[in-house]
Amino acid sequence: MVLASRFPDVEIPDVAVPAYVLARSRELGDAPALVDGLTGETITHAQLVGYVDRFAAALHARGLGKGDVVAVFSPNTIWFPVVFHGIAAAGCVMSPINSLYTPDEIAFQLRDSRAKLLVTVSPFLDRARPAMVAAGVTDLVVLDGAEGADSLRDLLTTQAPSVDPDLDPATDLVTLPYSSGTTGLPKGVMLTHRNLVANVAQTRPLIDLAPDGERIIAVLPFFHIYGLTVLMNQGLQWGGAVITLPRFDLEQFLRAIQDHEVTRAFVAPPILLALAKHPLVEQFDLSSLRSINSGAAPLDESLALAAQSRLRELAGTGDEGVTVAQGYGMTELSPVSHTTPDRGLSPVGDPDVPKGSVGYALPGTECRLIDPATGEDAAAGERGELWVRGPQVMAGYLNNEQATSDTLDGEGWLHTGDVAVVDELGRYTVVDRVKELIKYKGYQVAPAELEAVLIGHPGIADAAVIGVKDEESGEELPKAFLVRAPGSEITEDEVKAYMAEKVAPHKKIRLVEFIEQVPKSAAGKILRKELRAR
Ligand code: AYL
Repeated sequence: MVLASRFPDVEIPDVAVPAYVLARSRELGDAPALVDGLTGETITHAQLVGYVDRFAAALHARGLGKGDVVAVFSPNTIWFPVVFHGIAAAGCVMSPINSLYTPDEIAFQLRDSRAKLLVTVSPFLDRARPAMVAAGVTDLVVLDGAEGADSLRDLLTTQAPSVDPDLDPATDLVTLPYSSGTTGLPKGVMLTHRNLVANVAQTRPLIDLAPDGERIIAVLPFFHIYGLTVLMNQGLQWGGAVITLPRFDLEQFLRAIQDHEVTRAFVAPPILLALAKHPLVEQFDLSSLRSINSGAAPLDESLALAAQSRLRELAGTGDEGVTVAQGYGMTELSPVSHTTPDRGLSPVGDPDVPKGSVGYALPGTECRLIDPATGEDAAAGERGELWVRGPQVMAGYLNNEQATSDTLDGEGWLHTGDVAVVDELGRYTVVDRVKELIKYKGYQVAPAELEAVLIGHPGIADAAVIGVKDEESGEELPKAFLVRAPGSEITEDEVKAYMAEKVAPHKKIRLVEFIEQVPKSAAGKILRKELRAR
């Protein structure tokens, strides 16, 4: 049974991402497009258009063109959107690298994506340089400058002619973020111009834009598709101002909301936890906030309510105050498939979406809920694996037909690996996850990737990783079950120290248990259920 969206369809403009996202920027002139949340440094909408044109021209002059992959390894700054849209306007494909990655992880992505150029910042060079050597990438841009590399200034002052590549938005890729999907190692997620344009267009009818302009706080990273689509592209397409912060620091976050009169925050559950509980929150005026949307991991219903009532009380706004709500998505969905509309924009006329719900399927988004036991559609009101079909569904995984066909079926359904229910009004709630993926503070942790690194240690004969829920923090902690190699006496501390060097902090092994044998099926598949049951 196909569950249609409750919203009318929207038109998806058949244009490239920069043309769509920056459409209003030309008229907006001196209005701020990007503001550094710490220093106040600003790029206006008019400047943004000019810089994007120059960045694209400079890439073209360097010999980069349609389909070439440019890797970007940078924290959030006001220049990140210039780099992304410059790459897109040149017809190239931006592959974003997590700021916390180790040289090994960076090298894997550079190699796998076949990146031709790396764009980074000088504080990241100690990790970027060894990764480039390992991956054989030689072309480097260091935004704030470094010896032997071009800087942003060099690129923006190019005299090269503007470029206008011949793109087909429906088939040409614009970004290649990495995701492990339902199983295995991280894979390049092929997202087209149309995917990204669609996702901003699909969300638009759910938003009641403030007449005097929206200001969006961009603390979630632009290197994740959530930050790229929802914070950067959506915020700019609205003609709003995007306030960037390089990392999450609660005090800086609260001060930026207050000083820049931020209207919209899109966050992950750990930030809502702080908003609900931390004493610092009382020291700032957050009354400009109209909505806070949480996604990327499950959010406890009572926590969402607590945050909402606390903020309303502090602002003295009552029922008309800020709303806390959830959205749901996946890198493979560009990323949003479900979200909660602003007050008054419900497709079924009801007032409130329950806080535990991720809201409605977006316009143009069809769903199915499939009973994993039978492979049939779940009965009305029953849980099932969520399948999604729509214009935001990825083109596939890069160079990986098997993983693509395992996830995306012949009829265009993306099998999410999440279990959901839908109520009679069309509101979805995510209730479980049946894929391997572990989420730590909203970031992906892929068990197969950690297992491969663990087995690379000579003292470890076999390894299996699962997530275990920590009751206190509500987080899932990556736990390794390890079989020592014959004669090895490797300890828990040694394992943790080894992993800390190899993988980014969010992927650290937080619990270790030594076992005699990893339980496996006849085909050699790790029986994670058995480990979970222990
Ligand atoms: P990825 N509740 C429960 N689980 C969630 C939720 C949610 N609200 N949102 C995401 N997940 C989990 O690729 C789920 O298991 O993208 C899903 O398959 O890093 C996985 O995270 C995808 O992880 C939004 C809302 C972006 C959500 C997103 C998701 C970005 C995370 C924008 O408005």
